[in-house]
Amino acid sequence: MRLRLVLGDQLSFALSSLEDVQPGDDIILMAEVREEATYVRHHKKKIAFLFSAMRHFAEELTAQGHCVDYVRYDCAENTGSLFGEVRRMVAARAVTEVVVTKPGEYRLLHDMEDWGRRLGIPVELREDDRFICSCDDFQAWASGRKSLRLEHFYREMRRRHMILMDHEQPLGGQWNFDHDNRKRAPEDLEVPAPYFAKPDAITEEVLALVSEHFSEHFGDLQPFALAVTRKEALQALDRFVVERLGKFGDYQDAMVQDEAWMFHSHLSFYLNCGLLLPLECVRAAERAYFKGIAPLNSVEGFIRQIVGWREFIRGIYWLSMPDYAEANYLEASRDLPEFYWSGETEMNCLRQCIQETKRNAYAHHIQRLMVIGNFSLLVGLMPKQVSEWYLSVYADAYEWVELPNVMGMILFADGGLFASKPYAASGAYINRMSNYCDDCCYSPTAKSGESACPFNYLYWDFLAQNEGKLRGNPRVSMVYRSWDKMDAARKEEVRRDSRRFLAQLDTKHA
Ligand code: FAD
Ligand code: DLZ
Ligand code: SF4
Repeated sequence: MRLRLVLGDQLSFALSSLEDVQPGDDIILMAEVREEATYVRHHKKKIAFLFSAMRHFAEELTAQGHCVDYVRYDCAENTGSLFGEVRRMVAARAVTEVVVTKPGEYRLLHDMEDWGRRLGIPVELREDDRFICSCDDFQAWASGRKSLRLEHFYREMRRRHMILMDHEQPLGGQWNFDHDNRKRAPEDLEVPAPYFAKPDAITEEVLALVSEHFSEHFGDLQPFALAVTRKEALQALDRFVVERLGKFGDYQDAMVQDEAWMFHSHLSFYLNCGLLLPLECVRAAERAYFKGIAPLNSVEGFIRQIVGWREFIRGIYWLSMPDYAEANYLEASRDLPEFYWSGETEMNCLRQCIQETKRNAYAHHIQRLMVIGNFSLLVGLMPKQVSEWYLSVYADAYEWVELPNVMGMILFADGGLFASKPYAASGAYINRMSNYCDDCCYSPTAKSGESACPFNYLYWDFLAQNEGKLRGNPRVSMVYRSWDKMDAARKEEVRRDSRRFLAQLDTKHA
């Protein structure tokens, strides 16, 4: 008998470990285990989402005639680890081999590579082929290149999979419509309500379990409205294409007070746990363009996130682990402020983004990148702590996608493996792309003093503090020229304001 282990983020019927499953001969194991639920203190919604989606997936497998052993979190015999559950099953049944699709995190893959020896039976680790680009293909693409840039990879993927192509040429004559995609939201912009799935009896049971066992974890459990089945996830995709995709491009970078969802897809939850596959989302968006439902700037923008960024980021992770997790090029050493967990800060942009994260286990890309990420970079937060925070608080977070975004995209901790410069910005960026500053006690236009937006002086202080490592970067040299032109008194103001702010931050009163 072969044992097929299916992990919480592998909820696809197309999973490689299930390819040749024999309903009569094989057993499928799924387990809710303490180790996976607590290796970081995941947001309560993330645990509820995955446990409910796992239980629904197990039911569907059973309905298809498969023999499924599903171990619930509160089962008395639950050993608390994936290996413990596999070993228990191997001991209880005549298991001759274990088959599993490779996990999305290095720590677990490393562990699994030793399972065969520890169990005394073969453990076959299969490739996770739910991605558009395999790890081998990414490695081949990356090898010998002087720099790894998204744009080159993305074009290659578009060509290879004939996505938005007119023979050899990109549809619309250009690969990238970013210049159309940086609009600030007008005041009367109407944002559609997000997809809302009504919790069923299985979800209600899981919500009670999470409330009992994970009360110490970050985040609000209720209201819970995530899709937990493939059918619901497909409905969410459909709703996105019809109601949001059309404006996705225009407002991709926009942020609006109390509008957590904007025109983003909110599909990362489902893509990352297997309820949706990347190519089906891409083809749905492409069809919307051909049917005239959505314009090219939106469709191309959305497709670039999935075919480009998502695949690229995963490639970078597997190319660079395990050293990547230790990266700290800028030698950042500040502890994470307490308000990252409470949302209690005077800085309205951060308060908004963190409170929405707490409520929804979601923030959209620009909130993660240009508000929370930018702040983390400018004040020099320790990469390991920032990474653990991002991994804990978002319901779409797994290390393969979270880590490169944190290390490479926001903190420049990898020294520029794929980002050509740090994404550092002053308050002017946030003021341009949002209305957060209207409700802030700080002034986005004031440059110095207690009432000035902290981003304004922290930006220059960051550049000054990291001059030795950044001045030589051709994409930052212009900014250093402006710094050089500042008189000594202005530079001293920057230093004084930053020192005051950072001292307050360290005593947790930012
Ligand atoms: P949309 O804006 O609708 O984009 C469509 C899809 O594109 C997303 O669902 C996602 O699958 C993909 N995508 C877009 N940008 C990226 C990116 N930079 N990297 C990988 N995939 C991308 N995404 C995660 O899925 N999990 C994470 O843990 C995660 N952590 C992040 C941490 C930081 C610091 C930053 C800056 C970004 C992070 N992202 C992460 C990427 C991105 O912010 C989210 O994928 C996106 O906000 C999810 O919301 P959405 O589905 O509405 O995305
Ligand atoms: C994230 C997560 C959580 C919270 N719980 C479980 C679980 O109980 N059982 C399980 O199989 N998987 C869980 N997961 C997902 C795993 O952590 C994920 O498979 C690895 O991090 C690899 O991506
Ligand atoms: Fe954020 Fe500065 Fe604007 Fe306040 S003024 S919301 S701190 S960018």
